[in-house]
Amino acid sequence: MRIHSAEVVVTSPGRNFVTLRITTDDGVTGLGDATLNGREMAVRSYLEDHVVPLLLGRDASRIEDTWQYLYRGAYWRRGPVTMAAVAAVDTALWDIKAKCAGMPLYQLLGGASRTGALAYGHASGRDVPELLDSVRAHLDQGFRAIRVQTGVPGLGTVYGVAASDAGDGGRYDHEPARRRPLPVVETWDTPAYLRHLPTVFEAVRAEFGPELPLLHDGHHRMTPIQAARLGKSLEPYDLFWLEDATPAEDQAALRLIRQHTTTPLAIGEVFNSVHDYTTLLGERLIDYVRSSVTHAGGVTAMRKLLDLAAVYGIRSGLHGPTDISPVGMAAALHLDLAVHNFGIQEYMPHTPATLEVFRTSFRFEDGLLHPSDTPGLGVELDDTAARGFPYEPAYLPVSRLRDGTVHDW
Ligand code: GCO
Ligand code: MG
Repeated sequence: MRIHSAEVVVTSPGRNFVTLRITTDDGVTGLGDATLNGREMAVRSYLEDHVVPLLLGRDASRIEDTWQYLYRGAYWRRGPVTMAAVAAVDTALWDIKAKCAGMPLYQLLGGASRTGALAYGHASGRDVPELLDSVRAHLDQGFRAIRVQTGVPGLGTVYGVAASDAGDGGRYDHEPARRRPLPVVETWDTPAYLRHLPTVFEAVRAEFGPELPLLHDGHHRMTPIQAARLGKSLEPYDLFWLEDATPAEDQAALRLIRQHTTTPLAIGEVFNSVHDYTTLLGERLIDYVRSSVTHAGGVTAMRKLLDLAAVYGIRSGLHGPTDISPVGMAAALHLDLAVHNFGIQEYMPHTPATLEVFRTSFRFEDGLLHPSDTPGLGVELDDTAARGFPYEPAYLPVSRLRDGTVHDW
């Protein structure tokens, strides 16, 4: 079974998605997600100009060999653009292999280890009352674990808080790559955030009790000592995890945080390789691996990463915001179901427009996600619908401190 063609589809049903479709000479198709939020066209070019020509005529069944060929063969390895492109090829080939086997992908990964993957939803509010309403709404939708993000007094737009002007009833879907010619600039103040956040968790625990798993994303904004202090001040509220407390590229920073707090730590959504994790895993500096199939080299690479994490008792918490397409989400769900060291899955439902383009079969029931038993990944792309949503440039925001200094967003 040879690869007959491979095409890149860029579509923008509310936000941009880059998808690779590989077709074999006997007409089997596979999809892979290559979306890199705010840098979409770089991956498209990498695929179209440098990867697709290498794929034509290759044996579609040789997934590992193709992964190594694209990774080692490029000489210039790793990095988000390269790894998103490799991920898309890898995921599409797994989709094809599973379709040919007549099985859902999770069966090829060893079969189900659980009945479904615990998902966490995104509650947010500009202030605490709005946040409490949002937590309630998520519980009503069936979520059994909730991420909590709020505005900070004195600051305007803050990461993770559903924009009031989203025009979609306050949903968080369009966060955060806005369709503008230039990135939006947001003002940030870490001391104000550190003072405010414990009061937010105090209010949420007072309202919803001790059992509900609560998560929080620091989005790379603290120094190690600030993160250590936050972890300590949140200990009474028993978080499921504190995510991305410090900029992720500094693995050693996690040592300092770990020495000071027992709040569980999650990191890795901006990582793209197992090599980004070696210190973190080997020294047990984190509790959850946050990468996505989309950005970390596909199903093949993610499986190896999670198997290495398992050696150290570290669990998965795969990245799943709406900038991971339904194809990337489905791939994550097959892994979630199969691996022993599953922890939790991020789940921000896609918009109806996105689901018109991507016909999914995965389901969310009683707080758990299931990839479905459709052979392959269980997602198909509707080309006609995709053509109705042409690409529009969009950028993630940029943060500046009150004095104008550029900060991590
Ligand atoms: C998360 C992430 C996202 C990122 C987004 C950037 O935890 O879901 O932090 O919200 O900001 O993926 O493109
Ligand atoms: Mg995050």
